[in-house]
Amino acid sequence: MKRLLLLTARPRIIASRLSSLILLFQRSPLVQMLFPEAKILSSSGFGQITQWAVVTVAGLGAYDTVSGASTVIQSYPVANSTTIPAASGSALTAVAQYTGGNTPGSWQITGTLPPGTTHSDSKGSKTDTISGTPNQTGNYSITVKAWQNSNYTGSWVSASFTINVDAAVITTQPTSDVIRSGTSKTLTVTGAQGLGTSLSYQWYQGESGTTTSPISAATSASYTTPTLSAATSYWVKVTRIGTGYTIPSNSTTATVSIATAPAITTQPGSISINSGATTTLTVASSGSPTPTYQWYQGASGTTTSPIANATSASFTTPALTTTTSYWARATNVGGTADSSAATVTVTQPAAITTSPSSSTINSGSNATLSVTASGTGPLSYQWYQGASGNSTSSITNATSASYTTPALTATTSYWVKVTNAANPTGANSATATVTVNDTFASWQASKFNSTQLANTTISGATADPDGDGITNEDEYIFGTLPLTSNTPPVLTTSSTNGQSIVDFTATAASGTGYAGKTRNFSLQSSTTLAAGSWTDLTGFSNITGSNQAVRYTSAASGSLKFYRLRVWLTP
Ligand SMILES: [Ca+2]
Repeated sequence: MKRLLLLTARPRIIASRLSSLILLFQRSPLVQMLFPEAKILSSSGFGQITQWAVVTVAGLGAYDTVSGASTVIQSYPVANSTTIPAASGSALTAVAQYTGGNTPGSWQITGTLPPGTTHSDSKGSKTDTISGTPNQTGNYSITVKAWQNSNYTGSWVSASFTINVDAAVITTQPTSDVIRSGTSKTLTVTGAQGLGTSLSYQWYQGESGTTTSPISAATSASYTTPTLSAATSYWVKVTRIGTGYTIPSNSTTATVSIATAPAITTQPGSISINSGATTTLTVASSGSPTPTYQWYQGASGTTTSPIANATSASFTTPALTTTTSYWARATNVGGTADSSAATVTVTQPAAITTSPSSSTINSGSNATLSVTASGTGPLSYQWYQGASGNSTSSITNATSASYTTPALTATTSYWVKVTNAANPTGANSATATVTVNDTFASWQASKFNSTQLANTTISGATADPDGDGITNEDEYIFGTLPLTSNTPPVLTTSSTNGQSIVDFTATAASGTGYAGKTRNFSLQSSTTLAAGSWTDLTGFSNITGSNQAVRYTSAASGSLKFYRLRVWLTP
């Protein structure tokens, strides 16, 4: 309940308005009075003030008690409202106004201002301004207090407001883009309308905030440019329209640029690789925006064989076994450019197809060895004596696929290495062994000196220099000495219990002249000695000589029987 108390004490005469205020401020703030100021200030000399009143309202505060309406109000953006509309991201200017007759010395705000805003703390001003760009939505309750003095002392008057920071006016900015010259671009902005408000749009050419080039009739959320041949910037002002106020928001600048078509600056290079290997091809191009790439297999411009996921400036081929060509297409919104085709030539490394075969020859003969090899030509060959891989004995001028040995008198091994550009290390053949078998000549050379050898009556096959009735050739077959009279392998015969026993030693073919040779024996019998009557005894045919003793025991029989031993060398 308000209490009215009439001042009964007559105020002393005051000579100025200021002194009258001082007088009035001495009253208790609990005293609420309203009466014509003229009654007490009729002699004050401020005759022009006719509507002064003394207003002291508890809880509100007052110092300009001679004003008819001493309070703080919102004068902008919504006059006389306790709610201050704002939007996150839009500049806010709110003006609190002191409406009394005097001028406040200072302003103070209690409560929390929206982040991003400050107040001007005006000194000696009838208004105080809250400004800035709030960046956080919410309702912010504040009290604005106007003080009499500049240091927040004296009497005061205040009012409370709620700053309602709503969602941003623009939720999606128009975006820059690059287009092909002679085409247009549709720019779009998205605004947040909010409850109880509407949105309006105005598009401009130029940088954001520059309003010198508004675009006629471009007043909706989307705007389609005319066809452009040069980069042009646009922006849009979106305005949220509420009751009694508006909140404008400037979009960012959206620049529509004109693309530069691609041009190939570095062509992918042709290359040779080994079969089964990969290689990386690289292309480079100019153009704006930066071109993207697609690689193709085949001839340049033939797009029937695009390569999946080959969309970078570099492309690594799969493992190739056949020669293949590739090319790349560079693309941006301005156009395309095709690279030349790069040919990846696949070379086959040298490899052995068939190694040279081992063979057996007679001493003094030569052997011809051959290798077959695969690989991209030219192929190079080098023959070596020894075991495969041992290259210490390369053979001079033995550099073709075939090699004929010199006349050999001893078993010798050979191998060959085949190389080409794709296999510089080379492929080694298996070892081919030329086995040298001795001959009668080998035996002759070991049994006779050079003079004897030159005289066939001594060293010839049919000669019998030791006069033992055995020709040199037979001495060789029997394994006996040609210059020393001796007996050939003898058959020893005996009998027991009416049975004939035949013994002999099946000597092995060994020593010089017998390399590769086998001595063979067959024991034969005849009852007549007639030619063609000799037959091998069962179980005594083709006996391989290994120095073993052989005994034949005949069945008991009274008939006459002859035995002989057949000896021969193989091969
Ligand atoms: Ca003889």
